[in-house]
Amino acid sequence: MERIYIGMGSNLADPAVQLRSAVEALARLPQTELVGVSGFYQSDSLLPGQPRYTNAVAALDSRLAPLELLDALQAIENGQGRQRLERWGPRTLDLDIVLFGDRLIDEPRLKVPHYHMQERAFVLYPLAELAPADLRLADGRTLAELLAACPFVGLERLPAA
Ligand code: A4P
Ligand code: MG
Repeated sequence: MERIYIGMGSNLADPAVQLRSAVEALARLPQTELVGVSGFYQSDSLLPGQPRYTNAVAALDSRLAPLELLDALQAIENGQGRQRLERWGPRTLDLDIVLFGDRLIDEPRLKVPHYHMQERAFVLYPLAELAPADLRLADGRTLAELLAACPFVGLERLPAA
């Protein structure tokens, strides 16, 4: 079993509903246990001209191999109507593997830790609700250090539904 953190994002078709369906789908994954879900956070899109995003992080314990998990996540995205019309386009659901145990993965289809997670408040603050502050990335930095370098700016934590 490895502890895995999944970043979830949506900016189309009622994002909070999309994230709640995604959580239900994660809980049904084989060889996997859903350990926790952060609160939901809203923020502006990194790209101008797109609707605001709702983001959250889920923690899983799983025996799936990394690429098996990626396939399963993409099936969930597709099942929720994800259309890949343009890279970085608006989406009903984006599921990213943020961390997979303490693994460093560098394969064509999968880079872990997820690139740019270090600078993204909408990843780090929900992650911090689930992961210990002394969680260490492969590059040696702790989650606490990443948070200290990434101000809580432009994020709005939504009240629990
Ligand atoms: N891939 C590589 N590594 C991973 C990983 N760790 N987890 C590959 C998941 N997938 C990974 O992803 C493209 C390919 O990345 C996949 O086929 C997989 O093999 P995608 O989800 O199809 O495309 P994308 O979402 O357009 O690209 P990407 O890189 O996931 O986009 P980002 O960086 O997630 O940016 N603003 C706010 N506020 N909140 C957001 O969530 N998200 C984006 C999208 C822009 N602005 C945002 C947000
Ligand atoms: Mg993605």
